[in-house]
Amino acid sequence: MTRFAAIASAFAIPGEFVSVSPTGSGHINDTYRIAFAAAGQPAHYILQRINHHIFTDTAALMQNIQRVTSHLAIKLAGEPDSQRRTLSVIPTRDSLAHHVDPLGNYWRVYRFIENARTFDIVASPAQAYEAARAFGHFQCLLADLAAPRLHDTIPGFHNTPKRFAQLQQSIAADVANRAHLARQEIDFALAREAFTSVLLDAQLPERATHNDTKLNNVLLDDRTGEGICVIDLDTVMPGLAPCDFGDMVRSATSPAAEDAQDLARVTMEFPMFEALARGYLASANEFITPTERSHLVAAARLIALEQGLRFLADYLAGDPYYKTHRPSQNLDRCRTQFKLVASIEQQEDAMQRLVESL
Ligand code: ADP
Ligand code: GN1
Ligand code: MG
Repeated sequence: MTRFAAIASAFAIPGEFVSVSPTGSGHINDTYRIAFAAAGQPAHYILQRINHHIFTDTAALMQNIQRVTSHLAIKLAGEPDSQRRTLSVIPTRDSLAHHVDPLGNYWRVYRFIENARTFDIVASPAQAYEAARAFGHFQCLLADLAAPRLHDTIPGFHNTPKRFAQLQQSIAADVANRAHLARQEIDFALAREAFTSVLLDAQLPERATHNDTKLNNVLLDDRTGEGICVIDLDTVMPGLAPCDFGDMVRSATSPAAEDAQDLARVTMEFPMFEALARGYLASANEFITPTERSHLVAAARLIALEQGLRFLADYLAGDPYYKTHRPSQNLDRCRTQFKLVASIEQQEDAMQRLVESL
């Protein structure tokens, strides 16, 4: 039996293992599409190796995901195509949420959602609208999640002042001897320290939020383009609603890749922003407060800045966190984020006026 067949056989999947292929472009976990055949019928599943260096409490992580997906399944039960509207965990044959292999790797399996796909780069305002509507709907469905509070799978995840302090430590330590290659980016970051606390200072309500709402974490239906299912639930935990909106703006308004080396194409395109704001508010209007709404634009600027700080800190530390395929990739990623911050700063007033008009 191959390694993947052995791992997959730990899960309560009917039939015989057929094949495995890597999928997705996430920076943290390893994701595979696997095929099984039961009674001659092929069926697909998602097999994921959880990065347990980053998600150190795997039991708490999976408990969050099970609570959230069960809640969503109940709330979506009456809808057409309801099985495709939420992730569902396939347990192990021992009824556990994840499996630890003999090498100490952590694995989980989800039902595969067919006829839908994710996009790394936004293709149209219609797509931005659908993605944002889906993420807003996700927050809305979680608004009545019963107590207790979800676990913090990564404490301080969107605590930007803490991310800023971590960057300062990376600059001071300069363990990879790269600080001299990133002088401009370091200066750009340091000049924005005062802004990093804008959301923490605003006394926003804590909610169950997604916290990683980049465009490629929502599946869009192949036929209709509808934002059908929010995925990548590792960071679903207590958070601030505007952070989720901010990460959509960061990841779905620029026509360039997150690691583009040609910065000329990196801009915050206003029509994409407008579509995101309309899509998000179409679902979030049901629950967001005026203070949350008035902080959506600040959150866009903040989350792009925070992501740049994180990529820069990782670059300076020698790339321990994000997967990289070339030595300066994290610096390239940082540069696109800071270019986006600058673009948002130029358009902030118009963005704010638009949100107020909706
Ligand atoms: P990562 O944490 O590495 O970003 P994701 O959970 O986002 O991993 O999954 C990576 C990719 O795998 C997604 O972008 C999507 O294309 C695909 N994918 C994940 N889960 C499913 C699913 N249940 N059905 C279909 N495709 C999926
Ligand atoms: C990581 O797992 P993935 O690729 O969806 C990261 C996010 C970043 C994103 C930047 C757990 O997300 O916080 O915004 O990369 N996830 C974690 O692309 O750190
Ligand atoms: Mg992902």
